[in-house]
Amino acid sequence: MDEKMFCFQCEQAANGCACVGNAGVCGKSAETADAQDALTGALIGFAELLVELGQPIQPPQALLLLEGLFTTITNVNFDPETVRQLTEKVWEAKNAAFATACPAPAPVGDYDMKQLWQEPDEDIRSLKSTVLFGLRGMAAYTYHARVLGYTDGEIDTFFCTALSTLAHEQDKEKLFQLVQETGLMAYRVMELLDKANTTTFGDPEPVEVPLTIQKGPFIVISGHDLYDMKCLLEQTAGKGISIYTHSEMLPAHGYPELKQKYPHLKGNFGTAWQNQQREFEDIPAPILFTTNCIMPLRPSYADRVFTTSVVSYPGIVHIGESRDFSPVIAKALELGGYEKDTLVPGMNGGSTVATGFARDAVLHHAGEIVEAVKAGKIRHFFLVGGCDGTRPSRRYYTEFAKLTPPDTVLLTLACGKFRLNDLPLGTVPGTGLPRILDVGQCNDAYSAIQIALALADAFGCSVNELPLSIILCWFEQKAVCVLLALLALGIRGIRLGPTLPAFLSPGVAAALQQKYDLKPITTPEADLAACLGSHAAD
Ligand code: FSO
Ligand code: SF4
Repeated sequence: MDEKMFCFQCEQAANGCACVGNAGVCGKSAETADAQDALTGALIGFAELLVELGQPIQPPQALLLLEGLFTTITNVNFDPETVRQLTEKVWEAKNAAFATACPAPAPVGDYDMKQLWQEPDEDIRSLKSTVLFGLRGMAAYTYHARVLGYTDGEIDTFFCTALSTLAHEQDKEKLFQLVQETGLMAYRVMELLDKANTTTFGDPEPVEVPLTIQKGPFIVISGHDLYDMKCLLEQTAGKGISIYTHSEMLPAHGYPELKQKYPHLKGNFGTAWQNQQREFEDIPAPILFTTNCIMPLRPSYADRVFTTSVVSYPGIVHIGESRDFSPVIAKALELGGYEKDTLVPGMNGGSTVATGFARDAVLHHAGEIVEAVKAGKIRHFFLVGGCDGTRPSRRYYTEFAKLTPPDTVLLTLACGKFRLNDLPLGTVPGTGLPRILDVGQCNDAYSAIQIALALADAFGCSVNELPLSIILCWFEQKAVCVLLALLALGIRGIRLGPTLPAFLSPGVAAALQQKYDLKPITTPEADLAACLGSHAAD
């Protein structure tokens, strides 16, 4: 293989295969891809050393592993220089760990990622890649919990052991087992983040969020990090600046400690990440990216973009650990916002969207929901969610939602929700229950699982026996982490689209299909009929 780069970690991988030229479809340069490979190789070498030392991983070491893995997620970091700086930090930490070890262990070099990308056995390459990409997604969620003060030593240790296993394990059975262990740990990570978010900011409550931007200075905040959100709200309070969420930040409106405490959190700007280049065109306000998905910047708004945490883009002001957002605030005041109230409509032309239907809010109505099912008012539940993306075939998810009959409920989450969250589907007839329930961000798949488990408990059946169909859209590595968690919990029959991951070899895809009945989406009509048909007797 003499390509300049090799990357096949996301749904956009060129030709459904891999990005191999001078740049990826996402805009990542070969130089950045190379730096990210070097960083990952250094992280694996570091993890191997830590495992060899056999001592509990220290918090700064764990944080470094998380930052390193998070940095390599799709649409997080486009700056090779910051990636190289992080690699140097990993080397320094590794040298420090080595120097203090007594007796001195055998030296461990960096892992060469070409060994993985050029692994001759496609199933081994596939299984190892699946674990690595799942770990990257998990790292992001663990990082968000950590900045809120929530950690778990077992999770930190798992990052070490799993990464070091990638360097040497060649047994397919053991690697398949590692995929499942990664899924179970992903579930634990999402549980930790749920605890961090809900303990810090309260249980989300249903709220109707306007898509109209009020006149005057405002800031748009994108990404998943609620700690960044809190810091920004604190620093802008009383300054005459409104705050609008973007993409995966929308569910922040549901958290009482954010929404109720900071009335200048006014609404949501725009839709899912892939529309940002169009929606941010000439925007009279700054945009703060706290995580992915940032896209290559267009000149019309590049001067008003800011990054924080592990997000980085060449030439763009980065707000470091201080989380001092003064430059963002100054930019908002300088640009001044719209001169009159301006609607940025949803993908179906809507002017408001609802969110905040996380586990606590939904389960508050559990009795009502169970009664409605028993009385035949609710026939079926669908979990239609995951990440959005550019592929036109993603229209499937809007079409699917539109086709669902009125006596069904759609749970949704993550940025894929923007395909359907402004559809006027109203409430389930004979009940006050909205037909679309936005559970939250992609990590709130944990919350959706809790809802499913509680319903299964109420009906005295397993989740797989519920009148529930799961239709997921995936894009990047957090979605891989969520999917692995669902599979590890034994959830069968998930439909996945718009395409299956390029890193799943035919052998591994077949194994997943056989064990979990994982299947690709087909057409909205056929899939809907199959979902409803499979529970026709309910
Ligand atoms: Fe979307 Fe991007 Fe949440 Fe992802 S904004 S695609 S899975 O980063 O994280 O759903
Ligand atoms: Fe290609 Fe996705 Fe990798 Fe970007 S992250 S280089 S689009 S596979």
